[in-house]
Amino acid sequence: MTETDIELLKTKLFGSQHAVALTGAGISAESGVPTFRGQDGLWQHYRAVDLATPEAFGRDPRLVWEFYQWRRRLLGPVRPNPAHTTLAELERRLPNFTVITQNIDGLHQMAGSRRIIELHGNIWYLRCTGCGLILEDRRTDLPPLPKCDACGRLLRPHVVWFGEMLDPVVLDQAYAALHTCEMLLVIGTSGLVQPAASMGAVAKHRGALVVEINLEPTPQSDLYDFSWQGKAGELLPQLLQ
Ligand code: BJW
Ligand code: ZN
Repeated sequence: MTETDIELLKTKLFGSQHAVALTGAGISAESGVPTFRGQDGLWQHYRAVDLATPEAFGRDPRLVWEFYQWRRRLLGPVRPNPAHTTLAELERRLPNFTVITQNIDGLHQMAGSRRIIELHGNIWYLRCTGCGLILEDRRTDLPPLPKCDACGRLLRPHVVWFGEMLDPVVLDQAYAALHTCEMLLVIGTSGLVQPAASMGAVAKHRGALVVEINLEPTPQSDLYDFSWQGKAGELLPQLLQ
C-alpha cells in the first residue's frame, strides 16, 4: 500500500453513502484477546469439536461452560483498542457505517459503535436451552452449570457454534448491508469460517471496493481490491488522519 493508495481509500470512504467493516478476532488481538487460529490461537490449545459444537455441549456441558467461563474472565478487564475506536469514529463521521462482526467479545459496543451486526452472538448473553429466553449477564462468577430462572433448564452461551445455523434475521441484515455498501473493510479475519468468509466476495460482486486489513494474506486476498498488511490498531487510525 502506497501513500497514494491510502489517499484513494480515504477519498472513497469519506465519499461513500454506505460503508461496512467486517471484523474478526484479529481486530481484538491488540486488546489482548487471543485469536482462534495461528501460533497462539485458541484452537492450537483446545479442540474446537470438543468445545464449540452443540454435540460437545450435549456430551459435556460442564466442560464447555468451563471454557466459556474462562473466556469471560479473560475478557472482563479487556478494553477496545485504536482499531475499534476508529470504526466507532467512522460511524459518527459517515452517513451510513455498519460493523458486521464475527466477534463475541462486545468490544465494538464498548468502543462506541452502535450499528453492529453480531454474526456469532455475544459471550455476555446467555440463552435457555429450554424456553429460548435470552438474557444479558456480565458476571464472571457464574455457577458451573447456570440454570434459567424462568423454567429451570440449562443456560448456554448465546454464541454460534460450528454446525449451527446463524440467526436468519441477523444474516439478512448482514447481506442487506453488504449489498448496498460502496466500500467494505475486511479486518482481522482468517477467512476460513463460513458464511462470513464469503461476505467479502458478496460485496465485491455487488461492486463494492473491498480492502483487507490483516497481518498476512488470506485465501480471499486475491479477490479483493487492496490487501493492506499490518496491525489493525496501527493501520485503521491512518484513515482518520
Ligand atoms: C490480525 C491481527 C492484528 C491477528 N491486526 N489482523 C461451507 C463450506 C465448508 C464448511 C462450511 C460451509 N458452511 C458452513 C460450514 C461449516 C462451518 C465452517 O465454516 N467450517 C470451516 C472451518 C470449514 N461453519 C459453520 O458451522 C457455521 N454455520 C453454518 O454455516 O450453518 C449452516 C451449515 C451448518 C453445517 C454445515 C453446513 C452449513 C457457524 C460457524 C460458527 C463459528 N463459531 C466460532 C466460535 C464462536 C463462539 C466462540 O468464540 O467460542 O466463531 S469459531 C471461530 O472462528 C469464531 C470466529 O468468529 C470464527 C472466525 O475466526 P476469525 O475471526 O477469522 O479468527 P482467526 O483466528 O481465524 O483469524 C484471525 C485473523 O486475524 C488472522 O488472519 C490473523 O492474521 C489476523 N490478525 N492479529 C490485523 N493485530
Ligand atoms: Zn428457560
